[in-house]
Amino acid sequence: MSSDNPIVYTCFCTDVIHDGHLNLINEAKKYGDVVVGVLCDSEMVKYNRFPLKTTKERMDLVKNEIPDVKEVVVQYNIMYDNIVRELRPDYIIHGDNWSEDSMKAIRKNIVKVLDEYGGELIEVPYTFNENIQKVDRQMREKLAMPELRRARLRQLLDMVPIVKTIEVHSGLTGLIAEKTVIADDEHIDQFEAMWVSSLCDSTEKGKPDIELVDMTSRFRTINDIMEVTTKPIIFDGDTGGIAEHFVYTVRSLERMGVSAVIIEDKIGLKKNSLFGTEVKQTQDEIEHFCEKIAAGKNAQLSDDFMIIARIESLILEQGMDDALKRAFAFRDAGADGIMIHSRKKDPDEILEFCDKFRAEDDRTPIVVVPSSYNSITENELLEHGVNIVIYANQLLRAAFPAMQDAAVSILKHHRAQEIDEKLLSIKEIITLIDEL
Ligand code: SPV
Ligand code: MG
Repeated sequence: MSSDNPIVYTCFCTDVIHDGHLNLINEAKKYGDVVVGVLCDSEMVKYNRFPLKTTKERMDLVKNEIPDVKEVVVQYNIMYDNIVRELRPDYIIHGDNWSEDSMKAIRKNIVKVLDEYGGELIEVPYTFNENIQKVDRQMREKLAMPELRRARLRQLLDMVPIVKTIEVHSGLTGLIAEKTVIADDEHIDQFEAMWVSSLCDSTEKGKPDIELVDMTSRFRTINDIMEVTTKPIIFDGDTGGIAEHFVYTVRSLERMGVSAVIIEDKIGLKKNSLFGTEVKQTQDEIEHFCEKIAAGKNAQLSDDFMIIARIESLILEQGMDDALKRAFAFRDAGADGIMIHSRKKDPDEILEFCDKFRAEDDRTPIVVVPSSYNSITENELLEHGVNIVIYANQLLRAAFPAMQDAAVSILKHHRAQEIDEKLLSIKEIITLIDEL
């Protein structure tokens, strides 16, 4: 920038410009030339919510709808260090709404980086009026609507290095997936997607994971989750049933706004994969499973929905070559992604599969479920070409012992006092759910 005026920097993480932003800019102008940073998509997802407009569209929005902005730049990290060291603004201006933990972490980071060279933080009262409330409601509506949320998994695959997916089996666990954010001095992060596990959906109902819980019931679980969340859903479709039924499942899931279904190449009485060869399980013929994938792809109406083929060769000890052969065949039959599963404690066979698959295919998304080989990190998986990591059962496994402990403690002490300190307070539980 050529002028000698002081620089006032602010970062926007919004898809809509409202009075609050205009007020902030009007205040900023009083101090010098205003530079607006637009937070890039991948950081929006970590910090706040899924962007409804691209980074470029959001930059144009600022340029076109806010007069007197000197320059619009991209802010590539939610923490301000890099952009501030580059621009060295005299001031950073921000609303005084620092209530959430993530906002507090950001404020701390801003103050630290400004202190390095004597820059100043200006905090203006956060504007919240009826109009802003209305805009906020419209945004939330867009985030929740099936048409838009269905496409969100495909969009995420282009947006973030690896899609972190957590198991959900109810409205409440959906809220945990939706709202859990961690924030410290360097990072802010959250899950990007949700997995509706057959294991957890069945266990939650006290039933075995053998395709006994029917689709109508599974769809009700999805509906409960969808009502209170906006993140994309990956549905565990078990074997998909017979192709003549699977096509209807695809249509229903698609209409509901689910982003993807994963079906596994087993046939007959399906048992949970983590039993491996301890129980009788039969793998489907390649050709037969390919027909099911193709039928599903043919049935779907939108381009957004994904059918992901899950390969059970390593679970059923059929070897790496069989797993790879199936992966390429399923991809060629139209699968939009491949899930490879293993029940080994170490990740070697999964990584070998990923490397060999990636040597021939650098595009088709790879999905993994590190339940057994749980020492592996997301970065290591990323290095081997994994695109989606699913934490498939941890919320249910966390809840069960906690509930059992409470039951045992009450029985043992003939009163509830001893367990109370481990429980959510009554006040917390009644304010846990947002009211409309
Ligand atoms: C599920 O979560 O239901 C799965 C993954 O299918 S696994 O239990 O590991 O088979
Ligand atoms: Mg399952």
